[in-house]
Amino acid sequence: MIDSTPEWAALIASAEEPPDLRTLFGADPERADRFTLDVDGLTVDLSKNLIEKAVVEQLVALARIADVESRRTAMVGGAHINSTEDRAVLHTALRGQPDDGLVVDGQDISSDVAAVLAHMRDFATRVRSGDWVGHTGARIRHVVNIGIGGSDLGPYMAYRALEAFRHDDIEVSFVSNVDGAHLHQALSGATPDETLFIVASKTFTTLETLTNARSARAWLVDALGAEEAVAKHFVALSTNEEGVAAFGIDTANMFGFWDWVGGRYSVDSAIGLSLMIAIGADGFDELLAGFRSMDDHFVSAPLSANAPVLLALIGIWYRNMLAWPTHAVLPYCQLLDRFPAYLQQLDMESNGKQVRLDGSPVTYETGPIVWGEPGTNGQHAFYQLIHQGTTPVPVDFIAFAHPDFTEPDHHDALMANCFAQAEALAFGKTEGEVRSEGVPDALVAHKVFPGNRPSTTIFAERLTPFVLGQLIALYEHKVFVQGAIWGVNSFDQWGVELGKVLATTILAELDDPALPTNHDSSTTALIERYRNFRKP
Ligand code: G6Q
Repeated sequence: MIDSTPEWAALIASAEEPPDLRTLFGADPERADRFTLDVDGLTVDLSKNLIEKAVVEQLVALARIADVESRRTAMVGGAHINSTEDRAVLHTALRGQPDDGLVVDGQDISSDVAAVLAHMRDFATRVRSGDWVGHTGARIRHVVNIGIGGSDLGPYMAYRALEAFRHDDIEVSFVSNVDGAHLHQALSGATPDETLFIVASKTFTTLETLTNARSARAWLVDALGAEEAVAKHFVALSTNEEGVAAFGIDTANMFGFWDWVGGRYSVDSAIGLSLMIAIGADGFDELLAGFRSMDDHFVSAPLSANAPVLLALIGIWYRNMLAWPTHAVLPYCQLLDRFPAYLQQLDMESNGKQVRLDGSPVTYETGPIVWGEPGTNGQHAFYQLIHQGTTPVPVDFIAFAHPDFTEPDHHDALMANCFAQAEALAFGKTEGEVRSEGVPDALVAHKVFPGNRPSTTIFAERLTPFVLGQLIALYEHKVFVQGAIWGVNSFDQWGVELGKVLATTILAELDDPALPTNHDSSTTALIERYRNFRKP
């Protein structure tokens, strides 16, 4: 077990007196350079983390003893590292090259990936050019992606992030929630003969997605007055050909993927079709190239100079040795407003686990609570706690030098705030400094900033498809490394099952005239109250 190794113990001992940023920066004028990495133009400044050479060495030793490198080799080589589902984990193959010749379980998956990408490219190009028309001959101007979780969060986040690269005349909406308000919002004002629905569901059994898809189909058929209209207005992204056919979607218009693509790792698979329609096939290629750039770095850079590995190790240091439970992601970029939510799923669904691969309970903390909002908004809200709350919150700041939609003075203000926050967190304000400002005695304690609060700044010239691909892969691999060290399966999600099963039971009971007898008193009372409220 990782927590009974000498490497773990050494880190616990180091955490008794964590490094102090004021001292470290004071002692080493080269610190920023020493702890900044560049991956094909993506800068990762780790210098404001509570690390120094010895701690990094201890962390790298921990990664070695946890066998991170061989697990990484196993993942990219197609071993079934998702052991509870007996599956390979090959999102890296989605951005591989057609001539990689990766054969897994007897299947040439490099060719499979290339074939689906070619199908997507052809379809997306036809929709963008107006060559693909709807039932009445009208071109498509509105695309609605219906999916949830991994079949929604990635394309939705990326669609928002890449606003500057979108097609001018095609709008994409995303419907995920089974709350009818969501579909209503997407369809209000929509023109049926110009609307294309993409039903995105790996399993094609997800209650929310199928419920929304059925309502969308009814809306379309009702408006266009013909069942055949479905063929021109519905396509599917799925691994379940039978389910797609049963829904009434022509399987020629189904874009496939494979069981070795986890939902939360699927934005660069067929699940990205809505995004490809928005940013074009070439834009999507650039996104894939960005993923590949980070993949190449991840598999080839030494652990001590490997951006995802170091982010992961520093996260372990905070979570397990310093016992800090949360991690904030604060993009100074409005277009990344859904990036924290995307990372929440990526990280918390992957590493929110209580047992190891062999089923034995972990004896240490695993995945942190991930949260965040774009800056500067958060500064006027929750940053108070980050600066002066009782538990430090490690932060990732994400920023870009060139804005896409703003006047230069806006952007300078945005960036100044980003840099200032990282500086304030790191160095704080001492009692002496507060007093020297003439602050009255009664207020001094209130105005002290403890400092020594860690942050990483991830910085690039511009938020392009390439950079977005790099960013996503950076976090994918970070999560992988942490899962490898904790010895958990980062690729299953059994914790979401129980609620789904209970919901199916309760759904059937809501209409049953008899009151159910199989629940606790609270659940039964809620069901009864609901029925009473719903009585005509
Ligand atoms: C992701 C999860 C989950 C999944 C959704 C949608 O890793 O498995 O978020 O993506 O439940 O599932 P379907 O794509 O099968 O509808």
